[in-house]
Amino acid sequence: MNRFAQFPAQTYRDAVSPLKIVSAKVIVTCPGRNFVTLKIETSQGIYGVGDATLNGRELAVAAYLKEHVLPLLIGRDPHQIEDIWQYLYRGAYWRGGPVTMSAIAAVDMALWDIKGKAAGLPVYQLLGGRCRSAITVYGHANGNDIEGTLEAARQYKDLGYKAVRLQTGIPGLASTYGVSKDKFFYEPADAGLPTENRWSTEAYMRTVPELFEKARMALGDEIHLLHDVHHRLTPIEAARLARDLEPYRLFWLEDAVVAENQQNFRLIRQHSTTPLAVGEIFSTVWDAKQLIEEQLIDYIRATVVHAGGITHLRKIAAFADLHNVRTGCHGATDLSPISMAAALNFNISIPNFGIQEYMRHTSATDAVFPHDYRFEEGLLQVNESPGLGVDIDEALAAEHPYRPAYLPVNRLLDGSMFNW
Ligand code: GCO
Ligand code: MG
Repeated sequence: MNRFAQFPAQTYRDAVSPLKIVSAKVIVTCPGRNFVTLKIETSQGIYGVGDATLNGRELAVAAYLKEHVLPLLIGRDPHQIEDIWQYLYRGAYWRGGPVTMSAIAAVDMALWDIKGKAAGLPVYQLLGGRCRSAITVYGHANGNDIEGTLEAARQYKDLGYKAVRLQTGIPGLASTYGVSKDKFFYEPADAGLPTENRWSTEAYMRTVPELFEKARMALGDEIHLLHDVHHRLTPIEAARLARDLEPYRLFWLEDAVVAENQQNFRLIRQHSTTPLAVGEIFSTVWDAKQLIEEQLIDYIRATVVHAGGITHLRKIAAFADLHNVRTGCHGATDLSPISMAAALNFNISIPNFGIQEYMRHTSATDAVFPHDYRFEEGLLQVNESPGLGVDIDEALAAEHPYRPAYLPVNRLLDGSMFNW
């Protein structure tokens, strides 16, 4: 007799775990900006939450989840995280992409949250436990001019930050990436239809080295300094900027070029020792395979919500670790506190953690998403509560209905469409 015959799949699952997914819902809320949240409920009253926010395309992920994913979850054992991940990834046939991977990520986060609550442990304990005492973060200092940026940076230093990203307004350009209206809460998705920025690479390239020269003089050598080019240079321009910035010892230069063509990074590497970071828009390990394998970057910025959840991000990190690449998860305010909680549980448990981006959420956002992580002296302390240590206040969320909001677009001075 076939000895497996006595274990038909369903019976086997029932024997191992009595826990079942009984319902799941998508919550869209806008406490100042839009967030998409998945909540999965189980037969034993335990529930889990996951972030599914994709800035400017929120409702596409919400519909993907509602129409195509939630019906597949009901009745499943929420403990089978890897199998459910594989089911959603392989089972769609159309693999990858930000909409699909954000939807899968939300399911994955919610399932890890459930597993942690069921075990009575914070998720990081299930991922192997602590590799460090807390998570070093970088904040965002920006100003309309260099002096304004340095003033903001001094404030971050006073708050205890050990690392700060510097972005400044560019003389001759009315607005640019990274410079906010409200200095503490940078929110680029600020209009019901995209606003238009103008861009001059020449003006930018003149300004940035001066910013960092003055920053080193004003802030000293101890603090880590970072900068985000936001995909705006060609490889040879990026190589020149990276070389010009070498004397100021950046922690990283981010998104110096577009990364669809991973070879772009070779040229920068050939000319400079400034460390390079990329990957906030990556959806899977395949987007970074060559970058990591050829050691063309130093930090991979893929994050929990846009790269398939904790389950896939761990694989990216493990692959990166083999090639001396460390992590630097995206952590802008368009990722909800659920993503931050998941990123912290991930960060604390991996050997090759580098740094975590931390843009503070507004108090309205924090009220909708109560959480147990906390900022102390430039570090984030991870939750000790079971699961991810984060929740959604559904009644409060309902008071903030969805509002269309888009990121700006960018044109060159002659009107040509460019990268934002
Ligand atoms: C960063 C990012 C963000 C993105 C934003 C897009 O480094 O934090 O570049 O500012 O532009 O997350 O939604
Ligand atoms: Mg960035």
